[in-house]
Amino acid sequence: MKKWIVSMAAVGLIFALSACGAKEAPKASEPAAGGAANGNAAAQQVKLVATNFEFDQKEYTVKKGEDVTFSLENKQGMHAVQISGANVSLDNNNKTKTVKIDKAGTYDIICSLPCGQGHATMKSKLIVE
Ligand SMILES: [Cu+2]
Repeated sequence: MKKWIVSMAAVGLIFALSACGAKEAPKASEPAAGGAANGNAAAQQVKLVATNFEFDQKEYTVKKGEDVTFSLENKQGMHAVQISGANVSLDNNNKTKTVKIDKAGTYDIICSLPCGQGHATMKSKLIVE
């Protein structure tokens, strides 16, 4: 009877140790995976959701000198995007673009497709810092 308790305790101990080990494994691999992702997949994402007649945010902020992937989603109406000075122009056939902006500052995001009565004021800002 005593032997049985000892072996149960041993099994419990092994289980506890292996559970502990399993818990630590993903944690240890996390920084490595994150480091690898920094090269490319971790590009900043800026999603511009366009409706009549505005983008979903008045300002979008990104970091200079790092890849930024811009994407356009036409949720309502048909719009296109141009960010002057940042070499970005998006439309329905060309919905994403990744660029690196080296100069901090404020850039104008405009709709570059005549889309209706609110077209002229369909503007947002890109802040690069
Ligand atoms: Cu427009």
